[in-house]
Amino acid sequence: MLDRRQILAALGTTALATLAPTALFAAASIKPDDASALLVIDVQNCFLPGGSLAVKEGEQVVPVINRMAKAFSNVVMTQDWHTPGHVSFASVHSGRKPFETIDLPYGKQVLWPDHCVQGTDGAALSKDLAIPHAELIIRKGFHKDVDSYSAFLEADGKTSTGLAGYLKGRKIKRVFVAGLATDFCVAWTALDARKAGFEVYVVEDACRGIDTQGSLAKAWADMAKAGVKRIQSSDIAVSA
Ligand code: VGL
Ligand code: ZN
Repeated sequence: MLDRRQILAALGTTALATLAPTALFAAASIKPDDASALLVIDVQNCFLPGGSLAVKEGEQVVPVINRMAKAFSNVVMTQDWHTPGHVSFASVHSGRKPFETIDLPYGKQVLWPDHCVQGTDGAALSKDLAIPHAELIIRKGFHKDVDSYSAFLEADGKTSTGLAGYLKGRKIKRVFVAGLATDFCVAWTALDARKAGFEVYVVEDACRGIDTQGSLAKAWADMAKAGVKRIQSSDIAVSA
């Protein structure tokens, strides 16, 4: 007969042996399937070095995203796509400076340097993105008086971009979000994806943040609370 101590010891060994492959060597445990889509958010010149709203280390997401995209049969990219004189630009509010916050009819709005104006080189996707199989490019923020960080819903909280309908029409259940910037367009997209009923992963090393007024920590806290899963690109299996 085994005594209690021997049983516990045996259980301990079994538990460790069972856990080891996943917990200790967790590399590449997620395999995107046909119901998974990668959302590549705003990898545009304005958010890259030399751009008018450059995100620190923004260029570092590009090779990570290119590699990861190979694992996905469904890829959607987004472009921030503002009118000239867009309401989110500090330049149109007299006496205001970039990174200040103002009240607009739909709520609080951070003011930005002019960026991603429709048809300009700054609004173009990075030439270093190499995702020829991406199936949809969705533009957002094109209404002059409303911003849209989220790829799903404009900042009025009600005007849809149509992305949820597109993804549901394609039978997508899971979205993986990467790009720029973690604390604005990536986070708002991830939160709205949860609200639309998708399983949501944000790939941390495939994103970089702006981090103004505590925005990065707040974004991760809001995402955790909403059930967004925070993963690394190494968690995703990409066959060579
Ligand atoms: C973004 C600020 C203003 C973003 C877009 O892509 O995260 N941030 N517009
Ligand atoms: Zn913008």
